[in-house]
Amino acid sequence: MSVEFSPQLKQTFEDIRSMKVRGAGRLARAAVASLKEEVFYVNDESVDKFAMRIQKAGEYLKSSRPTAVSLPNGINTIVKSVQKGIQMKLDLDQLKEFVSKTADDFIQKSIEAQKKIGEIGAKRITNGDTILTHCNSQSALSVIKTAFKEGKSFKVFATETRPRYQGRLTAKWLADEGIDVTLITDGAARLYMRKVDKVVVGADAIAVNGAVVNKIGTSTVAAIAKESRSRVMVAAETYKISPQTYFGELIEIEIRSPYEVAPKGWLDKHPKIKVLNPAFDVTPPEYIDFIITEKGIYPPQGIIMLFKELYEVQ
Ligand code: RI2
Repeated sequence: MSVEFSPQLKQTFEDIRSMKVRGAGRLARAAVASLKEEVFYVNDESVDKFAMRIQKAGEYLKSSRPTAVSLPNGINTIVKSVQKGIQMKLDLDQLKEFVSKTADDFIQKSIEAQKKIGEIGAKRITNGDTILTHCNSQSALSVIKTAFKEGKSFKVFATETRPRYQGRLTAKWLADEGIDVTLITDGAARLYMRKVDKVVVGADAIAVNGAVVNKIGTSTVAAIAKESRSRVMVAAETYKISPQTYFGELIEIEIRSPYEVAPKGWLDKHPKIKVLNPAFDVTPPEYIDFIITEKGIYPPQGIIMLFKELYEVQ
């Protein structure tokens, strides 16, 4: 069955693909909000046609970016709610209301989770700390901002995060809050790491073995932190845990356009130069001290237990 998607769904796909909407938590919420609108886009002839339409819309949105597991996890929550509603024998109108409410709940819980992560993580920030953060993670910033609101005094290094410079956004957000922030190039991280007590980063995906997939450069920062005996804290909602990794699948690393690394005009002049532009890398669990989730703080090796609890795996 071919399905006609609404213009707003196509726009959301494009916004995620182009990174107009970015950040693993935010893009999950955007996709779920878009699916909620899609629910009411068509007067479906039957429950089955509605279910098929939402499933296809979910698959379409999932294909916008491959790495952040929050995206398929958020979408699956909605697609599964359709099946659940059907099992509950809801009629079409009731089913649509049920799915719409599930979407609202997901978005609400996602926002609450980031807040909770901030409250939990802030307990690990102490007066006088120097913190380093990489890229632009709402969850990592929730930890830093909450600690600041609690009256703690600390300094932050924000790495610029090539090639898209999301670190500038982080530096701006922190400066706007009144937090002492210094923007450094990614390559300067080792030079300043000896001053850093704690590294706080987010995650796009967490494997069940506790490895963390986050913005390219995170694993380098973590390795340098280990060398310097600085702590590495990852702030991430539990919907960033990848269930597929339990079944042996690897998390796909998105490779983006070479023109994010060097301008097209310059690359055209030097056709022999190849460019690789991975958006993410994998930090092994042994480089991470702990992962702050809305359910509490876990050592990376404890993520498997959390996963089993969340997904009711024996
Ligand atoms: P929150 C971002 O990915 C960054 O890698 C960031 O660390 C991660 O998502 C988590 O962000 P991108 O969308 O969900 O910028 O904590 O490629 O906001």
